[in-house]
Amino acid sequence: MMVEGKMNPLAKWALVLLGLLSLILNIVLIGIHSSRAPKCSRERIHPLRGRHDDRTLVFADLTREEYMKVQQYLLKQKDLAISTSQITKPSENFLFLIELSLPKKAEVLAYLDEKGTKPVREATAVVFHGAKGYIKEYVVGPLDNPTYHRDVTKERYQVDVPINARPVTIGEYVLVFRFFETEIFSKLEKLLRESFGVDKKKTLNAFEQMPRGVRSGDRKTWVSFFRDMSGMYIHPVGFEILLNHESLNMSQWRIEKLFYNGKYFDSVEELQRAYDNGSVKKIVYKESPDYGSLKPRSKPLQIGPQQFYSEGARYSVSNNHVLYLDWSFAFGLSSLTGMKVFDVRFKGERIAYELSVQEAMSVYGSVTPGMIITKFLDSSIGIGRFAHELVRGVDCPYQATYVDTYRYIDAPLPVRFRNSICIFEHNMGQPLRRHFADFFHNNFGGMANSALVFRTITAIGNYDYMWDFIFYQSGSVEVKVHATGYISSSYLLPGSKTHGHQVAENVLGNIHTHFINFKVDLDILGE
Ligand SMILES: *[C@@H]1O[C@H](CO)[C@@H](O)[C@H](O)[C@H]1NC(C)=O
Ligand SMILES: *[C@@H]1O[C@H](CO)[C@@H](O)[C@H](O)[C@H]1NC(C)=O
Ligand SMILES: [Cu+2]
Repeated sequence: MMVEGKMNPLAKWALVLLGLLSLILNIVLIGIHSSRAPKCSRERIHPLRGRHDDRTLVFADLTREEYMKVQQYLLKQKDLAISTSQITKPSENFLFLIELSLPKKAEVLAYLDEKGTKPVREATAVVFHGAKGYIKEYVVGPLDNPTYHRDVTKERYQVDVPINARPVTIGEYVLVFRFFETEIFSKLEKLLRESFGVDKKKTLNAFEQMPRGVRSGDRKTWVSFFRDMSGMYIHPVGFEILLNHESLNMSQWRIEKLFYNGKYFDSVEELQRAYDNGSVKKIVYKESPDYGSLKPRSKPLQIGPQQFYSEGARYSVSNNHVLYLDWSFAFGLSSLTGMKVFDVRFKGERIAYELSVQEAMSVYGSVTPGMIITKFLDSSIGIGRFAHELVRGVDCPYQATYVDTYRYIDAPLPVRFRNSICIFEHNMGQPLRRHFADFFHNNFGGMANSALVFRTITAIGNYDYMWDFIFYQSGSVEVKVHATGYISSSYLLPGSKTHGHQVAENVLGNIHTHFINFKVDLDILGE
């Protein structure tokens, strides 16, 4: 105040002008700067470190056209007398599976390392020769125009494979359900209505157990029945049957055992008599709450956190080849064994020839007959076969890259599975390394940990396995499986709590163990 009083008008104006100038300069500088600030962009700002390599197409699964060529070629072989109809009977010849037949590693390495020619592209075709009583595996090639097929069954398995070793096809399931309708549902109407509320509108769902017997050649399946509700796997009703479907002739199938409310019966008629004369304790139907529903139990508060590639993705996918920072690899998806990657390189150096899912086994314990011996070997049903669509924003981040796959298994034509593989880079939520030096030096060093995730799911029966191969900037690879979906359960009976825990009224979540097998073929400093 005192200074102002003494200031001359010229100095005052100069000060105001200076203030104005500084304001303008600030606005201009902020303007220039903010236009340079990163914006979310799908475009990549910095070039990738590596290059895509078409040679990795040797690992690629068959295209739709290639599946069709193999199918058409096999149909032309009149001596094989193959059917491709989905409802082919067990007694007929059915083209069950077509898959890539991988060339030998030595040939592939020679080709990749520019010392050899391109290996011939071939497929494996599996035919269930119901009319002849055996299963055959053929190699068919070359894929651009098939001209030969070769029986490789003996070479690959050392034995002849009998027809009863085949998995149940959709064609056989159609017959199984028809058999249940005539042999169980229409004969036990009263029991099923009074015990389980079965009527014209309401039915029971079947869930089968494995293995189908204990000796080679057996084909006897325990089938447990569940309420027809969302999450049926946790709505068991206490009714199970043993179906003998060894014969290729459905007229010779039979129900060998029935299990109702903890008691065994040798025939439908015996159960019916026991039910009517009161010698078996009846299960009395009552509605059960919809606890297995997939609907959210509450409204989300607001949208959750999201991640964005603010300077574009640091990875690239071209055909079946992925580049990511110092990494590169090729990928595929087997209908039987699941996802696989090949020629995994870090800084240009191959560190693994193959990394793949091989098997998912679950072994159960129970006092109920179905689950007493249950041991699921999922590759026998198909792990990659059930790699269904990944849901954007739920199964993988919104901005992930989604890849379609084509498969030919138990179907009349190749089938496209939209968005069944996803690839994304993600912050892993913890630094890869960090240190704060407290003693002697005061400094900090840390590295943000984002990694590339290669993912598929297997929604097989009650379970959903989420498979991840994760590529870290440190040069390490992680394989990871996350199990979700529903547990398997059985009807709660006296004594059954030694084999699990009660999870709902009359429902036991059964004790079990998961075993997961991966294959890794490391090539460190050479083969
Ligand atoms: C199937 O089995 C039934 C009953 O044993 C028999 O009558 C019928 O001839 C069989 N059919 C064939 C095709 O073998
Ligand atoms: C009821 O039926 C079962 C099955 O046929 C039989 O074993 C049992 O002896 C019968 N009991 C009575 C009390 O009739
Ligand atoms: Cu489990």
